[in-house]
Amino acid sequence: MKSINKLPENFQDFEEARRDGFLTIKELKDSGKNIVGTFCTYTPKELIYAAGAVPVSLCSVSEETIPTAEKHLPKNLCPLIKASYGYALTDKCPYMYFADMIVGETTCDGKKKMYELLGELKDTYIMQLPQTQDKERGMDLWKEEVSRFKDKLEKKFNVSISKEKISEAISQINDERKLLKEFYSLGKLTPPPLSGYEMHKVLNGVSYTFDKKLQNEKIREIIENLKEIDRNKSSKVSVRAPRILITGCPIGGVAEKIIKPIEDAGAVVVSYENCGGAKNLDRLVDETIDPIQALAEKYISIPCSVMSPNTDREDLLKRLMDEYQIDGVVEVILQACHTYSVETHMIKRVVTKEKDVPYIALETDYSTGDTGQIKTRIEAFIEML
Ligand code: BJ8
Repeated sequence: MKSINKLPENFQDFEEARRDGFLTIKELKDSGKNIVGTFCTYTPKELIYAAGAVPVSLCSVSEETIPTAEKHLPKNLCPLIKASYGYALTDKCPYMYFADMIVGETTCDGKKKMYELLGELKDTYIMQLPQTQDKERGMDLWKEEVSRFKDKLEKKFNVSISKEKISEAISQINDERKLLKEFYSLGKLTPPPLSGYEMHKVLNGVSYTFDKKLQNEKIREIIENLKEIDRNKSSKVSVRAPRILITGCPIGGVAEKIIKPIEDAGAVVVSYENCGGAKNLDRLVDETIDPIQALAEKYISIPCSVMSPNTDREDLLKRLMDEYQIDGVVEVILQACHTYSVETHMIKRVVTKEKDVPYIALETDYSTGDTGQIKTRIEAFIEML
């Protein structure tokens, strides 16, 4: 594959989107917009839009703030949690700085306990997320929580959120999801017209792109360009490149350490099952039913390892493996993430026994200390595919 370090021209808007968004968020704040910081895929961001506010993903992917966080938090905690809290302590995340409030959910133990400390620094609202997707046992609580979050936003921003406003936001975000799905589904092609590194940059960058109309236009343009590459058979990816699916924890903080060595070794990442990819975007919100019910159904169905059981993750994984003709699965575990770590046993069984596909689990953190070791393990894995 040609160098993945230089992105095609129309991808560059998304490459440094997090950094480029710093100025935009200040402008939005100065213009009177309310800002709501989010951490997790479970946040029903449609309600934030319906309140006339702007949702923004808070910084959590750098090791820079971890030493400060470790003054309050244990060292053997997930780097994503430590980095998030470290940003709040050091005031180094402009998104957090400008946020009027933060919303978190009771997902894993580390996150929900960190939110209690975060609440001492910022107005932090916690949604009580049930840990079961069982309709009878979890849905009533979650629907109530979605409704309570709406009430909180109304009170906080002194606005009224009508059903019509929620439906409008649902439709708008569904349109964005459909387009992003169309984009990442190009990974099904052989060879795919883009590298996994490029796909990641775009999927990651949209979290920090605030003009969604412009974002949709740019994604459409990228899709058309990629389709042309496919028609012209001019993809830089080799038709023989082993096709990799990445699953597990969010990879924003370790993308360079994982994706690059995979693609430098001659393989190509064609599918992301984790948050930022299919886990978040695969399912739309039902536009034909009551909007609160529809939001509750969509978000509780996210197959994260904090759910018990989490069999929907296995179903999604198997479907993606078929649709994207996967040759190898790479599971990424952030250090001290117990829920994903325990699930590796089930995931490995599904991948290797049920689907007869090679699998590797890589446990890592945000430091560069294990970069060489991860690279060596990835190279050995790709070599055997
Ligand atoms: S929906 S994956 S964004 S919880 S990696 S902090 S689980 S110890 S980030 Fe996540 Fe929402 Fe689930 Fe997605 Fe805890 Fe694990 Fe750390 Fe995690």
